[in-house]
Amino acid sequence: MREIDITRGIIENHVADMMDSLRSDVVIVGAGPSGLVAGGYLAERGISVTILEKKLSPGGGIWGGGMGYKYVITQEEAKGVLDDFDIPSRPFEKGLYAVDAISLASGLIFGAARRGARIFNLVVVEDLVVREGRVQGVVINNTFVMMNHFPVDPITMEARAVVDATGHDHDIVKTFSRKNDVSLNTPNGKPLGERSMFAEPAEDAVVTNTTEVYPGLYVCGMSTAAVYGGYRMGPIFGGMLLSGKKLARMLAEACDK
Ligand code: 48F
Repeated sequence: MREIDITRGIIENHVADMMDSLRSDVVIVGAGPSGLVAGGYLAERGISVTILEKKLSPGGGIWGGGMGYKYVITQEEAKGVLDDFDIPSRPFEKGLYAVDAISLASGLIFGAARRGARIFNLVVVEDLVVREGRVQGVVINNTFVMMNHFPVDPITMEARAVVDATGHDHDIVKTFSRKNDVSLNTPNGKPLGERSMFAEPAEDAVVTNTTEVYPGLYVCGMSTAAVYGGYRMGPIFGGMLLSGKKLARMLAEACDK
């Protein structure tokens, strides 16, 4: 065994995955619950999916449960998603289930990966490729480059659809709206901003507002609240799971056309 064989194995395989991801049907920005669920269901349908995550660990806001207490809550309606991803849950009270946050995060990550979604960590999406009035790809850089503000140019990936699954930050829609003279599919053409906590309507709105916000650009999960003025809901995750599931259905139909 030679050390450079280990190195070659790493580089060749990473580059092969990157080459496969140069052109995807769908690029999902953010590996939180909504992005992972969407990516898993899309990959299961044979759609080529790349998920880009700027942190070291995919999983987004799941890991810490509520204030570091390691359980999250989901509703009956989302139980099917937990079952599809083989994630155990415990009935807690009528219509609600408690889910170990660590099982949820790791189950969704592995569930998406084993269905064929290519997940890259340590990749920041810093901008979009926009051509002829349509979002056509992402502009990416390495997290350490971005953290250190090094003057290193980014590279790109193409996609038929790009998803902002960046959570509260709605980083992609925010940047897109700031940098371009565009009108989003929102009441005033701009992101409306997230509102304070009101769990029940917040959960419904996350699913309702999972949609195409500009040609080729979609929102799911908590970024829908920031873009469409939804409430926050805290550590109840059914809306995130169902938003990812709805997005996968919408994009699968769009890709079939
Ligand atoms: O925030 P996050 O978990 O998104 P989500 O799927 O779920 C929200 C819940 O976790 C929670 C909640 C539920 O009740 O309110 O907040 O909407 O995951 C978003 C992921 O996107 C990554 C970020 O590191 C996180 O893991 N991310 C954010 N901006 C970028 C990014 C970017 N520009 N490039 C790559 N990844």
